[in-house]
Amino acid sequence: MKTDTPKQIYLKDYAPPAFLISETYLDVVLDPAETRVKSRLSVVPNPALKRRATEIKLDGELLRLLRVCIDGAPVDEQRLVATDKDLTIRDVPAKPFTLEIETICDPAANKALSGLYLSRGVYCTQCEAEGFRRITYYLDRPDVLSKFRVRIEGVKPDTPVLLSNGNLVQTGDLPGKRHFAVWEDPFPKPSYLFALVAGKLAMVEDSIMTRSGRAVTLRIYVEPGKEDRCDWAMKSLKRAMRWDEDRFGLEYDLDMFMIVAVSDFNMGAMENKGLNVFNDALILARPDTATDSDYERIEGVIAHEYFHNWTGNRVTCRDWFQLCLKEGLTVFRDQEFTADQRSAVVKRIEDVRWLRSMQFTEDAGPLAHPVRPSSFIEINNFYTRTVYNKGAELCRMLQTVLGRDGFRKGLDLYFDRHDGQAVTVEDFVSALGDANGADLSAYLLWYNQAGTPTLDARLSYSEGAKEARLTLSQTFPDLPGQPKRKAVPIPVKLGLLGPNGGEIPLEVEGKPVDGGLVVLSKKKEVFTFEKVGSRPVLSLLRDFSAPVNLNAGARDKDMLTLIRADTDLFNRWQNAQAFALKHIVALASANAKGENARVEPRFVAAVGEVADDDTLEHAYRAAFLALPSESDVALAIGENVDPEAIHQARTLLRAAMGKSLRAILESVYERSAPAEPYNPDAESAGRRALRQSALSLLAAGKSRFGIARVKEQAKTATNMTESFGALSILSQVGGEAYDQALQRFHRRWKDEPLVINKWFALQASSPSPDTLARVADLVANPLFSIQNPNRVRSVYGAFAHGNQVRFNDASGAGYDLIANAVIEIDGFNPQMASRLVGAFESWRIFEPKRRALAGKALGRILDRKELSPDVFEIVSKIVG
Ligand code: 0A1
Ligand code: ZN
Repeated sequence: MKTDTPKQIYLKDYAPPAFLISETYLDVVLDPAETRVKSRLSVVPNPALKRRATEIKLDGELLRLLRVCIDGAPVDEQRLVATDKDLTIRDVPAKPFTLEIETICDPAANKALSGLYLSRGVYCTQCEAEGFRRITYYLDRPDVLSKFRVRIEGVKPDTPVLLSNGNLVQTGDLPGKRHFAVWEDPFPKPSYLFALVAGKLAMVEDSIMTRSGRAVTLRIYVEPGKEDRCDWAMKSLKRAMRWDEDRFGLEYDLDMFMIVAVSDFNMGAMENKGLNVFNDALILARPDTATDSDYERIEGVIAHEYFHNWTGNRVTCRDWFQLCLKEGLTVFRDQEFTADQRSAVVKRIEDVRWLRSMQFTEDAGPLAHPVRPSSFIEINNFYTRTVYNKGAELCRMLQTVLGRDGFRKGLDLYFDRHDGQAVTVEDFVSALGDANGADLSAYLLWYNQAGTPTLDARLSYSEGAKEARLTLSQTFPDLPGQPKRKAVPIPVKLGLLGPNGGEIPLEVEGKPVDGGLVVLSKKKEVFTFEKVGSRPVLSLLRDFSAPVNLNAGARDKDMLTLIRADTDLFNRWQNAQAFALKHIVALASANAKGENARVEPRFVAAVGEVADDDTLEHAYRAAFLALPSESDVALAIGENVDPEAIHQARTLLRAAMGKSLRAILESVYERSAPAEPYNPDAESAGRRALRQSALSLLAAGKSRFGIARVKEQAKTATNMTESFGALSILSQVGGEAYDQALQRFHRRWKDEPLVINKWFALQASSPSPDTLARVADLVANPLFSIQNPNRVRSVYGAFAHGNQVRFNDASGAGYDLIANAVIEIDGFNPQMASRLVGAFESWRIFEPKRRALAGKALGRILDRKELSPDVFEIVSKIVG
C-alpha cells in the first residue's frame, strides 16, 4: 500500500545487474506465521561490467531481517540500509563472496497470494513476476540466473509432502515429528521460476519415455480425495510432451515433472521449473463435475505450462518488458497444440473470436499498450490480452510469412543461440530471420506500437484486361497518449472465387501467388491479379492472417455468397460474423430510435444451411450459430452506446433465428446425439456443442419442443456439460422452472466449490433486471469468500466482465457494486482488484448518463488514500 504517486519503470532504463548469483542455497523452516528462511548466495560481480559496484541492493518486501553475513562474518548494522522494498549492503568485496541472510515471513497473513502463502492448509509459492522477494532478499529479476538447492523442513503430520524444483536429493526425519527434504535443480533459473509446496497432498503418478529414451516420472498432487479427477490432466500432459517433441523437437529435461493443484491462485497456472502450480479449476475434471469447455481449457493450459519449459524457462526474458517473448510464443504453441488435438478451424475460430472481443477492446481503449510495453508501474498489470494473445498472433504472423518449416528452423536457431540465456524480442526476431535469410526487422514495429490497424481493401475488376486490382491500405486509430504510428507489414491471405464458387488461381506478374499470401508492406499498395475470367468475389484475410480490423466494404450479396460457398471454412465463419455484427448494429440503432427493425431472412437462411450441413464438423456448425457478443456490438458501435438497445437487438435476432430455423434446429438436435457414455473428446464435445446451440436458439424462439427438452435435460443429464448447458438455457427462459433447477443444482453441488463457481457465475451473468439484487445475495452466501480468486471471478468477474447490460445498468448500481468490491479487495489482494477494475475500460463508449455514473464510481476509487500501485495504475489510465 502506498500514498504517494507510484513510479513508472522504463524499458529504456534497463541496465544489466551489477552482481550475479551463481548458486542459491535456501533453508526454509516452515511455520504458518513465522517461516524462517536462511539463504546462502554465491555472489559474483558481473564480469560484463567495467566498473565494480561497492554496494549490493537486494529486493525484499514484508520480511523481518534477522542476520546478514558476508564470507561467514556478520555484517554490522551501519553497512545495512533496509526500506520496505529493498536492502542495501555497503562495502561488499570486489571479488566473489558468500552472502548469508536470515529472514522471517508470514505465509498465513499473505492474502495477496504472491510469495509464500497458505491455501487451505497447503504452503505454496507464486513468484512470477516479483513474488520471490517476499520469501527472501534477492536480486529478483529475470536476468539473474542461479542454480538452486533448497532444504525444506516442517512438521511431518501437517506437511508430509515437501516439494521444490528439480531433483529430490535427500530426505530425513528429525526429532519432534519433524522432517526435511532437499531438492536440487541442475538448471540455472531466475527467481520467478522458483517454487515450494508443502502440505497434505495426495498424488497420482504416471511416466513417459522421451523420444531419446529417458524415463520421466509424472506426478499430479491434489487435495486428498480428488485423485479421481486427475486423469484428463495427466493424459493431456503426456500428449503435450509428445507433441512438443514431434512438432518442435523439444524434449523434457529433468527426471520428474510435477504439477500441484491449489484452490487459491490469482491466475490460471504457473510454469515453475519441474514443479508447475495450478489453479485447481484447471486440473480437476470428472464427467459429472466438468464441462467440455473445462476439459478443453485444462488440456490447453497443461500444454501451455509444459511448453514454457523451453519457451520461458530454458530461454527466458531479459527483463519484464520482454514478457511477450515467453507468453506470446507459448500461447501460440498451445494454440497449435489444441488445433492438432481437435479441429484446427474451430480452434482458430475460437481464438479469433476471443481476440477480437477481448484484445481488440483493450487495444482500442485507455489500457492499450504495445505487445512489448515501454513503461509500467506494476508489472503484474501487464499479463494482458495484448501481451499474451496479440503476442501469439505476432508469432503466427511470422510463421505465416516464413512457412511452417521456416518457422521451425528459426526456433531451432533461437534455442541453439540462446539456451540458458535471458534475451529480448530482438533476439527472437533475429533468430527467425537469420535462419531463413530474411530481414524481419520491420515486424518489430508490431511489438512496439499499440492499437489495432485497420486494413482497407477495395477490389476492382477490368473485364477487358481480365484483371482484378486489389488496393490494400492501412490506418491506425487515434489513441490518446500513443505516438503517431508507422505502417506495419501485414500478411494477407486471400482467395478469389469464381461465379460458381470455385477458387481462381492467383497470378501476379505471371507468377503464381504462393499460398494465396500477399504482404502489404507500405501504407498503401495495389496488387493486380491476372487471368481472372469474370468479376470475382474476394475472400480476404483467410485464417485471420494478421490481427487487424478488416474494412472490406463488401456487398451483402457477396458476403452471403462467401457464407454459403467460400472454400475456406474460416472465412465462411468470418463473413457470417461480420454480417451478423453489421446486422445487430443496424437493429440496435433502429431499436434506439424506436423504429421497426426487420431481421434479414437471407442471413438467417444462410446460417441455417450451415447448421444443417452434415458434411461439416459439429463443432464448426456450433461455432457458426454463435452470434457476436453484446460487447462486440458495443465495440463496433464505438460511441454513445446504449447497452439495452444492443441486448434487445441481439435477443430479437436470436428469437428470429430460433423461429425461422425451427425445423432445422430440431432435426439437428435429434440427429447429433453423441455416443454414450460421456467422452470428452473433440468429436463428442462438438456434438454436444451443436445440440446446445440448437436448443438455446429454439428456446429463444419459444419452441415448445426446445423448452421441453431443456427442462428434461436439466433433470436427467449425467454429465456437467449437458446439466449446466440446460441450466444456462433455463436462465434465459426464467420463471419457476429456472428457479427450481437452480435450487436442485445448488443442493446437489454445494460441497463442490468448482461446480458451485458455475452456479455463481451463471446468476451473475444473467441480463435479467433482478441480477443486481441476486449478486448482493450471492456475495452474502456462506459459500462465497472474497479472499478466494475463483469465487471473486465467478461472481464479481462474471458480472463485470460478462454482463454488459447489468454492469452498465442505467441506475449506476452495477458500477457501484464493482467499485466497492475493488476497494475491498485492494485491501488484501491488489492483483485481483486491478483485474476487476479493468472491467471499466470501455466506460467512455457508453451514452452520457452512464458515462457520468461510471466516471463517478471511478473517481471514488481514485480518491482513496490507500490505493495499491496496481489499482492506481489501471484506474488512472482508464480515467485518462
Ligand atoms: N506465467 C504464467 C502466468 C502467471 C503470471 C503471473 C502470475 O502471478 C502474478 C501467475 C501466473 C502463465 O503464463 O501461465
Ligand atoms: Zn504463460
